[in-house]
Amino acid sequence: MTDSALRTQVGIIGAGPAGLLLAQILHLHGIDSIIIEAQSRPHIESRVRAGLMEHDSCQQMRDAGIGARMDREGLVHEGIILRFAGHSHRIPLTELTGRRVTVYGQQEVVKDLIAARLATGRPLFFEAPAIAIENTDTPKIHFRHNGTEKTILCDFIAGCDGFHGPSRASIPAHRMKIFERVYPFGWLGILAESPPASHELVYASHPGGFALLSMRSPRISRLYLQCAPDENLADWSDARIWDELDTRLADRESTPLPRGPILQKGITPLRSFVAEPMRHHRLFLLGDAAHIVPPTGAKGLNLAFADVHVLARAFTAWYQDNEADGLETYSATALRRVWQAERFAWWMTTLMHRFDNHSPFEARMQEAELDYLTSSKAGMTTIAENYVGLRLL
Ligand code: RFL
Ligand code: PHB
Repeated sequence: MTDSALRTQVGIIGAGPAGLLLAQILHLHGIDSIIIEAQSRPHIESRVRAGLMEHDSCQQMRDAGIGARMDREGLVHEGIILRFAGHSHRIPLTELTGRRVTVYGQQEVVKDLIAARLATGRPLFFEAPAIAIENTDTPKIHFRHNGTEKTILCDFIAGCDGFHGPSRASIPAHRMKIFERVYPFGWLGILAESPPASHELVYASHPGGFALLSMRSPRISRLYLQCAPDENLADWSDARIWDELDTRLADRESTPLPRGPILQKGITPLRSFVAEPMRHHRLFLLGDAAHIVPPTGAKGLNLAFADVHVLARAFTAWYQDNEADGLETYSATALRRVWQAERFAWWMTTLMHRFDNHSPFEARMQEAELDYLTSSKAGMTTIAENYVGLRLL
């Protein structure tokens, strides 16, 4: 039973980085939206996920009026380390590109965006899952909240509901083309109360598998290990995790990592995925709802932000100038960058991970490519300009 209908210009499904940033930018341009989120506020504010913001993603935060805490607390990085064959090689990102990246946890981005949304007084419903989408000339989103079913009447629907949400699933399969690669490994990630052993992120290719050293603050480390896709977390005691990190992250000079309490652990499968097109009539897909990248290139959150950039501009042109071009070209424009990021994330993944099915020849090719990339300015620039992020279109 529908007990009430709410009316807005853009109905937004999902309060992840994509949905929240879109709502904030639309608000700044005088465009109304309603956001519905399936989970509770504490749940989405504490979900540990991405941590690396590209140069332009930081600028999007500032332009949206929510960059102050990020600029105070975020850790600005001007280089990354690639480690293999026991040696470390620094890629000087800023020297090569003039741009920087910032380590600032996704849950901090989400907290800042939620605070900004609540300050506008416009609706953001938590524990309010979308249950049906009517993608017609008069779009409707049906959702459940506090035990009742409600409806949003809107001009457009923004599907920002992540990989498992109902937006993409509402599109008939024959109207969509799916591109997908599932990798034969996952990442075991931990958040630990221990000072990061390096000031810069370390991406390590090791015969035992890939490892990544990242961080959240001067006291909190974020570390990852390549593992089997169906790895059982229960098999990984804290001591085993630290031992394996020490082995894979070692170089000639390094000492064992400082160990501390592990605050959170989890396993993520790695996949590349794109659904084309990203628009179906009045439903627009953004972020993980439309595409997934393996985390090796640190692109997921940044791609979600790039989609928002393109769609917010299109909505602004539509509502302010009655100009439909941006809406018509949204999918093609967004997909161009999506495929660039997909390529980089796939390439970094292929370059850095151990593949059980690799022949000795392929293993040598991987080593030779790493050697070339880290000893040639052209090679390092290729990594650097993709890592800091291609310019927003
Ligand atoms: P999200 O963040 O998944 O948000 C979608 C939201 O939609 C809600 N939802 C619904 N709401 C209403 N009704 C329904 N029926 C709904 N169904 C779902 C969900 O509850 C959720 O709140 O998607 P969004 O906004 O597109 O953002 C994408 C990013 O979250 C994602 O790409 C990144 O986290 C990926 N990622 C990384 N990206 C980076 O740019 N840099 C990184 O360093 C990085 N590291 C990572 C990552 C992702 C990881 N995991 C766990 C997948 C590291 C990891 C381990
Ligand atoms: C993270 O800090 O969580 C992180 C950083 C870089 C990546 C992936 C994850 O490539």
